[in-house]
Amino acid sequence: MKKKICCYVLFIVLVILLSLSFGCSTSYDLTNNQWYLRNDGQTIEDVEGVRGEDIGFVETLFIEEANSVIGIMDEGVNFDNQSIKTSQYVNEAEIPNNGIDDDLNGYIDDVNGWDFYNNDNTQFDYFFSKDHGTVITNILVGSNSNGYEPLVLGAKVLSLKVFESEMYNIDALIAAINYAESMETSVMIISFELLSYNEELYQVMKKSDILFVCSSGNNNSAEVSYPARFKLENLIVVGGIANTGYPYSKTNYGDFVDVYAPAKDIYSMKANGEYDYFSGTSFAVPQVAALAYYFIELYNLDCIEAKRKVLSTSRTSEKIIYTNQYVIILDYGKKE
Ligand SMILES: [Ca+2]
Ligand SMILES: [Ca+2]
Repeated sequence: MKKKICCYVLFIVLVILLSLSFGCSTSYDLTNNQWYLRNDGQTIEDVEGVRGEDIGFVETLFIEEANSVIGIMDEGVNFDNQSIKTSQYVNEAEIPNNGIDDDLNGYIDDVNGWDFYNNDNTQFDYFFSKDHGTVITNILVGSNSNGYEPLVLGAKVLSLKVFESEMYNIDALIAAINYAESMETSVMIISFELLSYNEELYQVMKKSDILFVCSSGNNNSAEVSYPARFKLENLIVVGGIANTGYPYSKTNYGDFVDVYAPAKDIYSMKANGEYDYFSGTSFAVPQVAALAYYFIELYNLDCIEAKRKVLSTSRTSEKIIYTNQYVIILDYGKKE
């Protein structure tokens, strides 16, 4: 489902790239539910899969000692959940809850990220935050005793809350990017869609050393919004496929999409700890972000080199053609 809110003076329309499909949350074979990792042709939400239409996942990427951080600009992440807790970024230079800005960065008690929307250190708020950020983070780093497999372990995830109830302001987005840079962020997850161009945001992203990984959007359209439409060397735009290898029915498509990854019925955890299937190009983004982060950590690549490596190790689809070209699908199988 797509949500839009009308403009006010400071607040601009935001579309959260989230579509929920309820039901089937009682299955316990979690690995089998994670078709995006390994598609053996299993049926997911009444759709029979096609073997091999996945990301070629072999095993969880492991980073022994992370030098950089994955940022997630979203509506907050519930790190109280044990399955993702150990991946939460900790700002060691800040003493918690003493009311003092110990590291003199302008943010008081910013131990675990920041809420740039409300300008406080509560990056997840049970009342205002929804599932979106937690679902994405769990796909990235979540694991549990039932066999749920994370994409990457050893990553540090920094939550940057930039919107609430589908409202945002540009100043918060820009402050979050600047903050993320100061915290050694190498990869940024952007799973939202802004409906208007903003020059200042464009310039801040262009000057950044961060690799931004952004969802293409869920309008089944070649008309896209921002930041996906920004033409930037340090931006990867991600479209979506289903477990058949054909496009996810709502994915935006076209020349601006760099790579496709599974986006339909992605199994993950909500903020309250329950599991379900989620659809939307939002959920393809962490799959690309994890591999890019791994390359950066392993080979000490910069953002442009990492983008090039993600794209060069992807596979060509024989099922999807846009503008007379086969698209490419994310592939972990060629990561070495
Ligand atoms: Ca501080
Ligand atoms: Ca403090």
